[in-house]
Amino acid sequence: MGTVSELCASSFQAFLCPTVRAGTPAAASVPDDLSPEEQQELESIRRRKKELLLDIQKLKDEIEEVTCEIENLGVTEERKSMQRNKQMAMGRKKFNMDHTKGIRFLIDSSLLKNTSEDIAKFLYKGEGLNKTAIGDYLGERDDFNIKVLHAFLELHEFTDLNLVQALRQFLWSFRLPGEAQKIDRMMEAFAQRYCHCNPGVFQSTDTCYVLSFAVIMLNTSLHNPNVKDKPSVQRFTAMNRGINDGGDLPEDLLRNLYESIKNEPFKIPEDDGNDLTHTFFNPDREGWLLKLGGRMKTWKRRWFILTDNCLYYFEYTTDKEPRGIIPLENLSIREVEDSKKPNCFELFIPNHKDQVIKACKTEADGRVVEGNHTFYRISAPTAEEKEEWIKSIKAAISKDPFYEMLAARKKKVSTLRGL
Ligand code: 4IP
Repeated sequence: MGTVSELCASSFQAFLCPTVRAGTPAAASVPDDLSPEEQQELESIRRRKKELLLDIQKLKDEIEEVTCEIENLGVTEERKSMQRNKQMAMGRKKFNMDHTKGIRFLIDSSLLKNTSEDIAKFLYKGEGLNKTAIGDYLGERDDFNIKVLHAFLELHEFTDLNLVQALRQFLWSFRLPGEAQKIDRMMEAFAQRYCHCNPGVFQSTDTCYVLSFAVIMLNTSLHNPNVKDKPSVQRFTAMNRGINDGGDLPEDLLRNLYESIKNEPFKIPEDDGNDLTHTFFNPDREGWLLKLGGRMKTWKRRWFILTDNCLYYFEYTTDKEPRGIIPLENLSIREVEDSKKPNCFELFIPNHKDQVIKACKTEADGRVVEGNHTFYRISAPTAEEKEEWIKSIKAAISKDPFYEMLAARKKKVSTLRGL
């Protein structure tokens, strides 16, 4: 028989290595040759061993339980996150098809908070979102959408950017909708944010608003291949005289904006061809045309400019003052045959054959008088040019409230000084 420590060692071995146990002597037997003290010590060691075994078993059970919990936890989190991603993708799809339904779905699925800030962040990030849908949502008239629009603009940092740089950033983050009122709200919010980030650059947000459109239109004129006559920097600065609450903007500022647009056109998100270039900024047109007189039916070669929903005509391209101005409001256009001139078209008032068209002209003595035309007959040099003029004039006279809004603001920022 071994010593107490040898016996203990064999007991532990049996615990640690159960396969050995079968070959070991029965644990409960007490050797006869031990003194009573040794037997007592052995008993105590056995009790302690039992207790330890129990503790170890408990620990093992606990470890197993926790491991199991951890494993389950991983699986549930993974599943939850997969579910979340799936719902997010579904929400984005819904948003692209119907923005309001998409936002509602994301809020109901607890993927978005119902706050203007949270929704603005989601739109600003724009991951997987259609830029037309973002533009439509931001342009809505609803008070909440307007709040989101302002929160969206607060995410744009325009400090120390010139107007063109800021517009580049803004116009890239969504696609401007085709509705005049929506564009108006969005550009108004843009102007407010720009002026807030750059105090002192403009006298008012209206000035910023009007100049923003001048810059967008300049972009069209300079980069649209339909516009043959590209405006010079002098013309651009001249066109923007007096828009700073009646005063002029620094020439350097206008020159910089011009150069920036000339060197790099605006990048506008492509979606469905319904962009602002097509919808709003019908290319202005200029060129030589023949015009028939009102009372005296003589043909005169005049330099015509189509802009701001008006047709201007000049004797020479370099003339500062037009010889005549024909506002296109309420007019229609049609092709006509003329026995003397080819490629003719006419401007007329529909259903009012004999009514004189509202227009003005400068007499030889310099007096500005009302025109006398019941129709304006015009002859283009080629059939192709006739088609192009008809197309451009048609686009200009299709009633567009946007022009009215812009004209009203232009009037406001140009006359403030006089008030
Ligand atoms: C004139 O004929 C010119 O054709 C004018 O054109 C025209 O005015 C006059 O129309 C017409 O009488 P004469 O030069 O032979 O006199 P423009 O002004 O381009 O020179 P419009 O109104 O077409 O400008 P009436 O309506 O003013 O007679």
